[in-house]
Amino acid sequence: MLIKSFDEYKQVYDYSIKNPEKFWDEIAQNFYWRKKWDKVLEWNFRDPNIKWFINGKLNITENCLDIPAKKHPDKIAFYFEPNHPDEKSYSISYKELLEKVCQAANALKELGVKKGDRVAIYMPMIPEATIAMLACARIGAIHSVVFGGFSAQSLADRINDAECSILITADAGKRGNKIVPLKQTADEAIKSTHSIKKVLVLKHTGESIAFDNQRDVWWHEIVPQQKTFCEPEVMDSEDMLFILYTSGSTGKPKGVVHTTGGYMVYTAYSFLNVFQYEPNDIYWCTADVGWITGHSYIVYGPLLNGATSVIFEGIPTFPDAGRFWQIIDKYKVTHFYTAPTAIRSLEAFGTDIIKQYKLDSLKVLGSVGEPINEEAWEWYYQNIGKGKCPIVDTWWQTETGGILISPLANITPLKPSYATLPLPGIIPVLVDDKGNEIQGNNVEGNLCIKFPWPSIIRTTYGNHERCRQTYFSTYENLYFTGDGCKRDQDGYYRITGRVDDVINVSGHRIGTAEIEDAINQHPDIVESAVVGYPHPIKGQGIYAYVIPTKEIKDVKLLHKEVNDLITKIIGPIAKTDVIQVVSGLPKTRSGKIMRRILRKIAEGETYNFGDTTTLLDPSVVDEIKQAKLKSELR
Ligand code: 7RM
Repeated sequence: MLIKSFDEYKQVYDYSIKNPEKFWDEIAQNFYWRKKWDKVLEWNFRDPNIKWFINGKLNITENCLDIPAKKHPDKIAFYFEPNHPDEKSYSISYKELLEKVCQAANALKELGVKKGDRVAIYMPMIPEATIAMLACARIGAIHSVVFGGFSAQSLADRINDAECSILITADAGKRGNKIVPLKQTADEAIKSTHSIKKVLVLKHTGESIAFDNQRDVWWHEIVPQQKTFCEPEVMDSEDMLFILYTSGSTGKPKGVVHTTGGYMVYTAYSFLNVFQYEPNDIYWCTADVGWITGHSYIVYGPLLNGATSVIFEGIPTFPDAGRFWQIIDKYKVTHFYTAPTAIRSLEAFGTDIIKQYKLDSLKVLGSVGEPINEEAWEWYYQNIGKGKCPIVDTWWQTETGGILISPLANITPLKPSYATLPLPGIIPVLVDDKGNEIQGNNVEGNLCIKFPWPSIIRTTYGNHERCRQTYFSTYENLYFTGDGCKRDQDGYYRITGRVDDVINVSGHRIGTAEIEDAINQHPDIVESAVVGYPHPIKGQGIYAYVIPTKEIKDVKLLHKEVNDLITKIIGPIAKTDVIQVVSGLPKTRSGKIMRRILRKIAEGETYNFGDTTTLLDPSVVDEIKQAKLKSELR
């Protein structure tokens, strides 16, 4: 499976494109299947209908746990590093992890969970979050992890959409000097749901919480006494493994569905090759399991390779901005995978703090979640990697399940801010707005993928048409990513950012429509329009234009109220950075807001707004611009 040189990459890539089925057939042979597949692939992007490893039977947790536990029972699967360095850290071996997952799986069975049931997981970044996910997979239940920073309403929406019968949560989580009241938020959420029968609660911080004896069950009262083995449920390759909600341009977040066989093969293969992971390496991905990066490259990808990983509950700046570097030294981390926003925020603390640490265990650095600007790339390369660790700038999405465009560490020649080249089996194409493929190099367009890969999205939960519409209808016979992209003279890819109404704030995807819906619930606001603008640390900041019902005397107060409302409805990650009160929005005659213009104003453009002839009332543009300039002069 492991590619060892750039020449080999080119050969393998070529082979994978010419014989995709043969290529993936050979890769899939490296795993343990209860029954091999009859056929590698059936697909069309029209419906869409995509099936990999047809009629293959397996349980992904046997590959993640039983196989490595047999090969090296005492090898560490996870090092847990708590929020504060003075709290207790510990490690879990593969044998222990298998046993813990089996106990949790048996507990879920006791609570009535069956194959195909949906289980919501709302947990801090602690090993039990991973154990809960794997316990679901063990018994064929479908996990739906909801990021612990989301609000009660966001949690309720996700529980309702998938009709989850069980919620797994903790009393609370810790993030820096903040306590995240997970159980309290969960209780609030459950009030507006109907499907939850039981809530499994882990005691983590010891916070006092409300407890419903009929509905709530303590983890420590049901899990540890279970048998340490649980017979894995035999799943079909195309049985659902998990649902993960993600934001798009319109409506509520969609439940992206990934299935078992293809997801396993692709996450394992991409992890091994991108990171060039070797058996004694220590890998650390700083993401949260609430995002796809956590699913694919904290849980499944590393475990499928028998890797040793660090799980960290805290934040980069607590108790001080040296926390990441201290953890790297403590565990002798060889592979460090984080987001550009974290890099930029730590850069702001200067290099003196870094000099207190050795960082000499590092071999490979990774970046994910948003475009990494050249300046941040150089800073990361020089100050963290000391000029000797390659940076793998990994481009991918919740919908792709795994990394599609990225350098292979120490193999692909790097170029700052370029995700470089596609992984084997991936055929990226750039298309113009009419859907014509743009050939050749030194070009720019909308990024699409031409051929399926094993971990491609299968459907959006409960609404297949929405999946077709969103990803497969913009351009015929292509998967549309929503990203803009350049291909340079060497055929290298550079992602330029979203071309749709999705904002990427600190690597988190948020739909402008979701934020507008929340803002519009404010009693003094009639209408709003939200756009992203360049932000030095977050990548993009959130700029909201609002039309009030009455004269606003205190804009600062309104801003605070709007952000409190957004926090309540979505979560703090969607708070606006700037709010501007306006009397009208630039709309076309058909009533569509011209966000392009609002984006330009938010960016500080004062002159060139492009074609404004289709606007119903072009004077609003000048008014908004003048008001912005005036407020900046104040
Ligand atoms: C993994 C993840 C997906 C969106 C995607 C892009 C952006 C992610 C990169 C990137 C430039 C990268 N999944 N994105 N990685 N842009 N370079 N290396 O983030 O579903 O949450 O977001 O993130 O816009 O479409 S996600």
